Amino acid sequence: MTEALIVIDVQNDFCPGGALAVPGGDEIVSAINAMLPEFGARVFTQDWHPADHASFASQHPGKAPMEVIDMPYGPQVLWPDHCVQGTEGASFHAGLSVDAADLIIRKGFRKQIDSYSAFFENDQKTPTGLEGYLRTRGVERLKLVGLATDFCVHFSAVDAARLGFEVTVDLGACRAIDLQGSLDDALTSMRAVGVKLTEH
Ligand code: VGL
Ligand code: ZN
Repeated sequence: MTEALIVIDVQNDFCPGGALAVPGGDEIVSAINAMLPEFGARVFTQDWHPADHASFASQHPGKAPMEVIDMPYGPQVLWPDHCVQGTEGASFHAGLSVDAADLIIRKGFRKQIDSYSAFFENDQKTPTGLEGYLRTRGVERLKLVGLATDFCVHFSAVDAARLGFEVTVDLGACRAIDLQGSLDDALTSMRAVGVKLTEH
């Protein structure tokens, strides 16, 4: 049985100095590099937004980053502009062993819809194609690492568990944004669907 390492959004904008910096976001890079050779499949995700993406507060006059608005698919946190396609902020952290990736999956490229999960966009029905890729490669077990624990890692892990994969999140190789208790909420909802949480 093939186990895949899914490396979520280890991009400059989520690291210190970036537009949506996650505290300690860069600290996980060497641990992830060390894990890569242990896996039969290696998938990296890349948050990849057009400059006028609807998840950006800049697109909503009078709104500030971290405010929540209603989108047709539900509540949406408004973010600072980040991971704009082709920019340095959207590039992977320079220390990450990107050459080890079998597949790089980009998400959040549709202007009107955000995509936290590596499997489905935030409407919870538009697929990214990752499920088919993993199944056709015979992958049944996933380990998730990366940024941010409470957003893209969380939603990817919950979707993967619901799709029937055996999922572990290695919290030692993740870092969180932690907006108003979002980390605790994420840990609770991951546990509730059977995601295993480890520290290394
Ligand atoms: C993410 C907020 C907005 C993430 C992406 O990678 O967790 N968070 N876009
Ligand atoms: Zn984003």
